[in-house]
Amino acid sequence: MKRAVIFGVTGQDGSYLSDLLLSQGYKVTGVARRTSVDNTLRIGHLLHRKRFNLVQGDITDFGSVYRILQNAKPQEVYNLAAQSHVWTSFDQPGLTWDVTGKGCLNILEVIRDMSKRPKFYQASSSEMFGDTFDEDVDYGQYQDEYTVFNPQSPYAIAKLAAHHATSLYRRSYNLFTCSGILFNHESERRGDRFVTRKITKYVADLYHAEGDIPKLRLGNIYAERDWGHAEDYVYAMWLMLQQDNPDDYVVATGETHTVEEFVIEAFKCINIYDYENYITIDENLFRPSEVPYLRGLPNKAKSILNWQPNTSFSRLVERMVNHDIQSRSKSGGCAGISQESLR
Ligand code: NDP
Ligand code: GDR
Repeated sequence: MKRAVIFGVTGQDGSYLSDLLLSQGYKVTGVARRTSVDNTLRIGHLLHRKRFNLVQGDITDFGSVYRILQNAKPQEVYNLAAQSHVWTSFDQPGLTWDVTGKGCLNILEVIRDMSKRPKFYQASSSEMFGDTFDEDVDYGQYQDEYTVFNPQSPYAIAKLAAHHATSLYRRSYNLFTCSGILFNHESERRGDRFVTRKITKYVADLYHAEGDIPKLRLGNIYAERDWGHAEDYVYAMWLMLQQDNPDDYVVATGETHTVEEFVIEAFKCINIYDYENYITIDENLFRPSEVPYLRGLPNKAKSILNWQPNTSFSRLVERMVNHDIQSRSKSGGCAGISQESLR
């Protein structure tokens, strides 16, 4: 039986990747941090599974990473753990560096010394591209494996360090290490503070509201992102580790949309077309430095991994809105209007 270790198992991608690996017959060791309240919301459905083992650990703690990997003896290791919120990385750059950058190095160092070295997947990000193009001249272009990186946040810098460490360990020590340069991917399990989920939860609140509710506060609605569904993207991670040779791949849909277009599509799901009356722009939500335009070209992943995205932009939005409307119904209506005090 194949064995895998997933760091960041309690996150959006960790939960979908666990579903996938268990369905493929793997024994999965998921690593979760110790938290004061339960952080297993997304993996509750897996906790009783025989081939799923949840262990406590933190990627900033070398000793815990060492013991987890030595005990589990996996053939595959997926590092999905990160402080993954871009605004938070401006407020907490040191923590972001330790977790998102150094954490990856800790795992690589342990693998380097293992007698049977597992294959390694690193969750790299399109944020590493940052501000790539000249706004007036280059719109319509895309980022791929050859695009120069120009990171615009402490998060992106930490991810870029981890990305380079992953390829350096491949070249220097002959490890099987891959980085997936994944563009934004969302889902019904997306964290509440990312813009897509903030919007779909608000739309669900609005759908169930009996009177007026406060407006949805948003920052830069003209930023453009290449949005896919997380279920499709974890499949690409797995495919990378099934190849004969390790490599880095861009994973994206090839389409880009503004945040405003996401808003329009989400409000359309509940037949509201005058969305302007429900949102307000809050300067506090603008980032000190922004990534204006992301559009990935996944040709390499398509041709070598035989991967393709299966969820269209409109279907993604619809799935998220429908899910949030239904879960609001189950929890008895609009109990918690989206958290307005957090960035
Ligand atoms: P999430 O924020 O949902 O999940 C992050 C995971 O990392 C959580 O399980 C979190 O635990 C865990 N974690 C945080 N700090 C530590 C730590 N010190 N030690 C161990 N675990 C820790 O992210 P996603 O699932 O969306 O993304 C997965 C990975 O892919 C991340 O590395 C992210 O940066 C990267 N990425 C994501 C993209 C996206 O669009 N979703 C695109 C490109 C890259 P807890 O639940 O306790 O907070
Ligand atoms: P991003 O995702 O920064 O691309 O990082 P996020 O959803 O946070 O922002 C996307 C764009 O929306 C704009 N925006 C807002 N963002 C948030 N969070 N809240 C708002 O109210 C808001 N209003 C406008 C942002 O300025 C930005 O332009 C995600 C994360 O999952 C990273 O971990 C991952 O690496 C990248 O995607 C690829």
